[in-house]
Amino acid sequence: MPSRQGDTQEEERLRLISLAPEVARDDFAEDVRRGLTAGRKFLLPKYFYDELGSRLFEAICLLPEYYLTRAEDEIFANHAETIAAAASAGASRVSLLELGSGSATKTRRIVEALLSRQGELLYVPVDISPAALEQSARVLLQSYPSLRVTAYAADYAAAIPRLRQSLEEDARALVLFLGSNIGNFDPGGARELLAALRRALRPGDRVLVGADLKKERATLEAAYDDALGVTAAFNLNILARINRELRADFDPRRFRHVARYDDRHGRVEMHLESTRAQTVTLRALDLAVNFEEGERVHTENSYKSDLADLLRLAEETGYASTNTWLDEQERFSSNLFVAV
Ligand code: AVJ
Repeated sequence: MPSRQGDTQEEERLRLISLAPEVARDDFAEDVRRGLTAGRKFLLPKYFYDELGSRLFEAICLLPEYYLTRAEDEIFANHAETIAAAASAGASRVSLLELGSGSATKTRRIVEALLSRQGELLYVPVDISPAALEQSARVLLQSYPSLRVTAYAADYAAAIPRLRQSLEEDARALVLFLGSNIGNFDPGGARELLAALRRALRPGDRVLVGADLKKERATLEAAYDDALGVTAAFNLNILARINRELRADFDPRRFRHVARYDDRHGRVEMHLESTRAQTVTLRALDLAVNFEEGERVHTENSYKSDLADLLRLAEETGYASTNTWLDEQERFSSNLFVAV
């Protein structure tokens, strides 16, 4: 088979590192118990990304209302070479890391810009979804024969302290944190995350932070409540995951998707609202949960920034913000932070 040789070479350029699946399973069970027994019920957004959830998110990125992905891709289409040059300035070589890589579609533009500068590249993606991670790693290895990949299937908190061991002595690190993934963290959480990342990095290493910008309510709410109901399905899918993994009996038809912009906190909130009084049983947790009619389960915050917030965030966590790029319509920002 002519492709055999190529397959072997791709295998040799790939390392997959998984957090122990048992630990991940226990965390999910405990986080769901904590969220559904709280006074104001909640579920954590990192649990959206099972296999179907990751694919629904991919579909969201294609929706006309969800401008974030296209705006960031436009920035990279126009500025990837400049970004790669700013990231590389003063270093002989760069390795590329990414938090929440998903399908890594936008990443390709940065990979190509770096490869054309230095000929070979180490890419270290971190993603909560092992399926999305492995799939995207294999696609990249097939496209780029001089790429090596060390992939971590883990959440950020587990992966960041281990990133140090994947940094190469003689290469600067450029960490991608794209797509407004940082928006899932409240301001304190975002500071902690960037500070933890800073501790894993060395002076001169860089972080490229993609952040969605504050704008008109109608635009923001449409992005999280699209006409086709794809975001509703993405939100409701977390109930199907709980049914499957924790032997529960949620009827997703008895919940409705709600997305609202809270301009006081500068965030879009997503909720699942119970359309009637009901009791749900989670057999794996030996737990019964009552819902009132109209009661909401909070599932996600997506914080929106302005450029002053981002400058402050960099300064408070051990970086200098050296460059910002915007899309033509100024909806989205890419911010280069340099570790001081
Ligand atoms: C992947 C966290 C950036 O908040 O915009 C998309 C997830 N939620 N539609 C976002 C999401 C609903 C997305 N992030």
